[in-house]
Order: sequence, then C-alpha cells, then structure tokens
Amino acid sequence: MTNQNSRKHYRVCHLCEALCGVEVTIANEEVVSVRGDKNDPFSRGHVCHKAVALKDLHSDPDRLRRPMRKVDGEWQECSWDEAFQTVATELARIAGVNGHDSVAVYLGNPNVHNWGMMTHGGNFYGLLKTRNRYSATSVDQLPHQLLCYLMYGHQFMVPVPDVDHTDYLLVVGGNPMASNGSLMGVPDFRGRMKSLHARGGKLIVVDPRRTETAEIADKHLFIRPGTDAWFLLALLNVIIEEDLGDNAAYQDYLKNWDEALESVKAFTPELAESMSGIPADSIRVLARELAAAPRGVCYGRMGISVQRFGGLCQWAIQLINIATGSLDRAGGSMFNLPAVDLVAGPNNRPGHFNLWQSRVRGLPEFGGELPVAALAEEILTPGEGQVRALITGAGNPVLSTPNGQQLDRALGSLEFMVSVDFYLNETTRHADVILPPTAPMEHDHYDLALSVFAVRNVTRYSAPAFEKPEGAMHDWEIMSEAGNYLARALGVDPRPSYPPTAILDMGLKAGPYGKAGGSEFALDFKTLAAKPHGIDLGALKPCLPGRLVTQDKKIECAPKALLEDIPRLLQARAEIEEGGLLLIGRRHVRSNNSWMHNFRRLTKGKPRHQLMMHPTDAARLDLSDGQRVKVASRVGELSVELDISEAMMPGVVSLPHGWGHGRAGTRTRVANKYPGVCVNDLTDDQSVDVLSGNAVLNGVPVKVVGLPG
Ligand SMILES: Nc1nc2c(c(=O)[nH]1)N[C@H]1C(S)=C(S)[C@@H](COP(=O)(O)OP(=O)(O)OC[C@H]3O[C@@H](n4cnc5c(=O)[nH]c(N)nc54)[C@H](O)[C@@H]3O)O[C@H]1N2
Ligand SMILES: Nc1nc2c(c(=O)[nH]1)N[C@H]1C(S)=C(S)[C@@H](COP(=O)(O)OP(=O)(O)OC[C@H]3O[C@@H](n4cnc5c(=O)[nH]c(N)nc54)[C@H](O)[C@@H]3O)O[C@H]1N2
Ligand code: SF4
Ligand SMILES: [Mo]
Repeated sequence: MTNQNSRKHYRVCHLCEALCGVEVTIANEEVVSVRGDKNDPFSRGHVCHKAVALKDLHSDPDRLRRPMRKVDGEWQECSWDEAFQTVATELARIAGVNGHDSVAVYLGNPNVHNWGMMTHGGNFYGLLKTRNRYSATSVDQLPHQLLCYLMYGHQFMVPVPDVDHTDYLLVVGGNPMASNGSLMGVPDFRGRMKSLHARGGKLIVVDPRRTETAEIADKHLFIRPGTDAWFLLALLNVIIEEDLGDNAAYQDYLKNWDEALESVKAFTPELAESMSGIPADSIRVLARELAAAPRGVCYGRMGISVQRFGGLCQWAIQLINIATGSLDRAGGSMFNLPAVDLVAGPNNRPGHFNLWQSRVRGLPEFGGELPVAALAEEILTPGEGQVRALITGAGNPVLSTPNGQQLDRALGSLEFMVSVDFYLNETTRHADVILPPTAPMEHDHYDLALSVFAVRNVTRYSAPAFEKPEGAMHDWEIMSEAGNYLARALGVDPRPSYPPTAILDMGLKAGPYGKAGGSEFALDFKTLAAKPHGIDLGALKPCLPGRLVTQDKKIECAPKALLEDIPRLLQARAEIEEGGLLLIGRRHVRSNNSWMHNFRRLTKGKPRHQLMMHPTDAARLDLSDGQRVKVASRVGELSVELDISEAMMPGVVSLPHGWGHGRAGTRTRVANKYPGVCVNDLTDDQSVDVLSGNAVLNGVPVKVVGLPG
C-alpha cells in the first residue's frame, strides 16, 4: 500500500559493532518497518532482530521524554533549567566540600554507540577532572586496549581479523553468531563464514560452550574457563619450537622478541592440557594448521578478556599473530584505517597506564579510568577521597558490573546522583535527577568509535529520521548545557561547544580520506552526507611500521608489565573446589546487554535465561531439566531454572547477563513475564585480572543445589 506520507530513511543501526545499514519506512511520522539496506556496501542488506526493535524503542511509552527530579522520594517532571540548576548546584557543592574526586562518573556501553555523548561528554564531567572515572571498558575490552597501547603505542590500534580474506579463523572466547562480532565489526557473520568455507577456509572455535558459532565451525574445542593463557602460550611455543612460523617481514621493527619468547617457555602443551583440558596433541595440531594456513589468524574476545589472565591472553594472541606472520597481512590480523582517525588524527589519545590507582584497593588507571570493580567500595569506604556523588551516562552498572547487589546498596547511599538516560532502570532509579536524551532516530549519527574495529573500511553519516520533538534535547546538547551550568557553579569557563557535525567535518577533512590531504575520496561532511548508503573505502591494507605510535616506531614484544605478570600465571592453580562449578556468561542474538528487554519482539518465544549445565553434572547433583536451583558464589546467590544441555562443557555452567529486572522503582515493562536473574549478583568485585584491573566475569566458582518444587 502506498501512502502519500510514506518515506524511506537510510541510516546505520547503532546498536552493536556490526554497523549494519538499515532502511526505515516511515508513514504519518510513525516507523512502519526497519529492514536491511541492500545498498549498504558493508552489510549488504543484513540486519538482526534488534534492528527491527528500533521501531519499539522509538515508540516505547516507557522511554522518558522529560527531565525528572526526585522530590521526597517521588519522581516529578521538571523543566530543563530546574534539572540543570539542581545538578550544577549539587555537584559543585559536593566537589567544593570534598574535592573533585568525590564525584565519580560511570559511562556505559551506549556511549560509544551514540556520538553526542562522545563528542560532548567532556564538556560536562570533564570540568570536574575527577580521577574517579569508570566505564564499561573494565568489564569488557580493557586488556585488549592495554596490550595494544603497550605493544603498538596506541589503545585504539587494535588489530582485527581480516575475515573476508582469511582461510583459517581461530576464534577463542567469542561468539560472533550471537554478538555479530566485537573488536571485529562483522555484519552477517554467517554469510561471511559461508564465503570462507566456499574458498576452502576453516573456522575453529575454542569455548567452554558449544556456541552458535561453534555449531557452524569446522572444529570446536572445549576449554576450562579462565585457562586460555596456558593454552595460547602453549600454541605460541609449538609454533616457535617446531619452527612453523615466519615473521621475517617485521624483523626491522620488532623489539624484544627473543626476550618475550624466553619468558614464556615454561608453558608447554602438557602444562596447558593439565590446566585447560585441551589435549596437548590437539594444541600441536592447531598450531601446525594455523601456521600452515597462508592467511590464518587467531582472534580472541570477551571470553578471554573478562577472566583472571585477560592481559596475558591478549599478549599471547598478539605474539601468535606475529609469530605466524599474520599481523598486518591480508587475511590476517590487520589494522583498520577509519575516515575519522582516532590513532593518528588530531587530539588522539594514545593512552596511559597506572599513573594513579584507586584509593581503596590500589587498582591501576588506564586511559584516565579506574576499574569499575572498585566503584562500590570507593562509595562505601569512608575517608578522604570517598565518592559521594555519581554521574552515569548510558549505563546500567547495577546489572552490568560485578557484585551488582553491593553497587545497588552503594548507589542508595550517595549524596547525589544524576543520570543521562532515557529509562528508569535498576541503576537510574537511584538518581536524584534524570536527563533523558532524544531517541536514536530523532538525532543524527556517525560512528566515531567502532569503525576502527570494522573488518572493512567504510564510512556513513546518518541524518535524523525525525525532527526533534518540542522541548527535547539531544545527548550532546544535554552534555553541553549541563557543562555550562556546572561551569557557572564552579566559577570556571565553560568549554566551547560545536555541533557534532562540525567536529565530524573537521575530522573527515583531516582524516586519511580527507579533502585536506588530497585523497581521491575528498571527504568532508558535505560529500559524506550526500551518500545516505555510505562510502566504501576498501579492504583493510597493510600499514606497518608507518602507523606504529610507539616512540621508536617498533613493536614492543615484551612489555615490562606483562613479564611481571608471568609469575602470577605460573603460580596459579585451579581455583575450583571439589564438586564446585565454574560459571560463564552468554549472549543471545535477540538480547542487548541490560536493556531492550521490555520489547516483546525481542523477548517472545522460549525463555532464554536459564542456567545451562551438562547432563553429567546434573546427574551428579541429582538435578532434572527445568528444575529450580539455587546458585551461590562468594558474594551472593540466586534461584533460576535449569536447562540441561550437551552444549556445556562438564564442570561449567552458564547464565546470560543484563537481566534481573522488575525491581521496585523501575519503569520498564517486562514483556516476557520473566525478569530473569542478574548473573552479576554472583560475579565477584574482588576478582580482577590483577594486571589490568578488568573484572573477572567468566570462570566464577559457584555451587548449585536443587530447590524443591
Ligand atoms: N556477567 C557479565 N557482565 C557483563 C558482561 C558479560 O558478558 N557478563 N558484558 C559486559 C559488557 S561487554 C558491557 S559493554 C557491559 C554493558 O553494560 P552497560 O555499560 O551498563 O551498558 P548497557 O547495558 O548497554 O546500558 C544500557 C543503558 O544505556 C541507555 N542508553 C541506550 N542508548 C542511549 C542513548 O542514546 N543515550 C543515553 N543517554 N542512554 C542510552 C539505556 O537506556 C540503558 O539504561 O556489560 C558488561 N557486563
Ligand atoms: N545480540 C547481542 N550482541 C551483542 C551484545 C549483546 O548483548 N547481545 N553485546 C555487545 C557487546 S557490549 C560486546 S562486548 C560483544 C561481545 O562479543 P563476544 O565476545 O563475541 O560475545 P560473547 O557472547 O560474550 O562471547 C564470549 C564467549 O566466550 C566464552 N567464554 C566464556 N568464558 C571463557 C573462557 O574462559 N575461555 C574461552 N575461550 N571462552 C570463554 C563464552 O561461552 C562465549 O561464547 O557483543 C556485542 N554484541
Ligand atoms: S547486527 Fe548489530 S548493527 Fe546489525 S542490525 Fe543487528 S544490532 Fe544492528
Ligand atoms: Mo561490551
């Protein structure tokens, strides 16, 4: 049916790193449908269920549209002026009495998916120069960024697998069939794996669960959670000992290669077998296959990041890809060159490490942020420097960070809290003021953060699909205006504020495909905005050593902090008690971290929140399928139904994260009748990768017992 008022709008789906192009049909100013954009050069028409739910997000009655203030425990809508004034007065007061570090900031995952928060966040919280900054990075990819900073000189110089050209993809602790790839933006992973298979390539998965990705793989190996460092270093040692690799290409710019190899010699396949459960011979076979593949690559993600030795795992992966000659080679582990260059562009932030530490536990900062596992104790522990106020932006740390119950309590004890968010959820219910931004389709979008992880160089600008509703503010405007009020209250000059498009224009012009440098693409804002399907900038290209950011333009193969972490690995023993189980997480293609669970489109069908367990464990514990069980860890316990499944490794159980809804004071309908349980009520805030401070969310020791009824 055609409709006079019907129009098509093209944009990038901002929900995950795959960055798919979507075609939105709008009639009478309502979203009618969201489909894949066939003309998108990167995603070629692919979308997942979440993109379709953009429609629900747009029209969701639960989504907050007006600023809110809590008065005597009750929420009231208020004017922006009142909201900003309250925020500025309270933050300036608390910072004035207790110092700026007494105001903490938590920036959640969607910060990097919504550019207004990125471009203008500093206008607001940047004024406080607080050392208590936290983000989702330290429950996620901190070890990756740290290693890339230490080895290549820049936290965003993260190599990604050249998925479209590889012939041997070894995935350790990632499930791109559910996640659509991470630190590897890869729309339509399934289709791209069909192409890999068609050109004779292989996909290998190492994971404690036979995941959706393992299902389409040529080989899947179970690994005991948290033991990947032994496995990966053994893989490296086989490549070296059997002289399988060839890294001659980098000889002029490798530094301390022999020292690195010498330091990890003890990690033999036999030792790795005893820790990981992967037979030594299988490790040898893998090493030979990987090294023999002309275009092989080893890639590791969440599973190897949020564990005890996340930093060592990431280091091992870089060393493996160097040993085989895969780094910077077509089909191997390559660097993206985005149109707005975060690595070589102006104002780029290479990173810094351990310049200061958290007050209570002494955890190291990275890039100006402290590990979020320390946030609750920084709020709860009295003394000088105690956190008394909190700013959250696009995050739900009560559900997303370890020992969430403790953080829940801690937030309740704050003097003041403000949240920039459009939902009243488990975290923002503790706020005194909520500043809700416009919905995604009401503002424009450019991906400033995640393009650098895409498996192809592409660039797209998305115009707003709808006009900004009367009285609404965009994320960037909120950040900018909150900054103006706060600057006045602090008696300092506000930071200048330019619209994000002006910043984009400058970034594009100065970037590698920019007008200023005379590139054939001659990019600036105008040329890009004229192409609603985006511009294909080509396949990943070799760029070393020119792109290295280390001072001597060499790859540091043996960073001191890593060498110092090896004794910790050598001394580590299995931390599991007799009869105990190790808990890991999981993602589902229809679920998005801690939100969007109130959309029926995404939650209907079979429940997906159960504790998965292997039949032998269930038999040993005398448990039956569907039965309610109690799961207990050092920090907490919960009760949930059991899903007995051969897909689990024996000794390992799995729960998804981001659930545990339905608490008092939240305002998100839970459409699937089941709020789920919060896995982070079990994960332990005291358990971190000591090197990086990243939270340990996988391999958590738990006990499971059956409940009656
Ligand atoms: N146990 C366990 N815990 C985990 C993980 C795990 O695998 N296991 N994964 C971790 C990972 S990788 C991550 S990234 C974190 C994610 O955890 P968080 O950092 O908490 O991020 P989200 O859950 O995505 O946060 C969603 C919030 O952002 C708000 N939001 C969405 N879009 C916008 C916007 O445009 N503007 C504003 N202002 N707000 C917006 C939503 O309303 C919602 O409140 O969870 C981590 N926690
Ligand atoms: N549908 C959907 N897509 C998403 C998200 C989402 O919530 N939903 N979240 C987005 C975000 S924020 C991120 S960071 C990415 C994450 O992207 P991925 O890392 O691809 O996603 P996960 O499903 O967390 O994959 C981690 C895998 O590691 C395995 N694992 C657990 N412990 C270990 C271990 O000790 N060793 C090994 N080898 N494996 C282990 C788990 O079984 C799991 O299969 O996904 C993004 N995409
Ligand atoms: S895969 Fe990611 S970017 Fe693509 S449609 Fe789904 S949520 Fe959006
Ligand atoms: Mo993440």
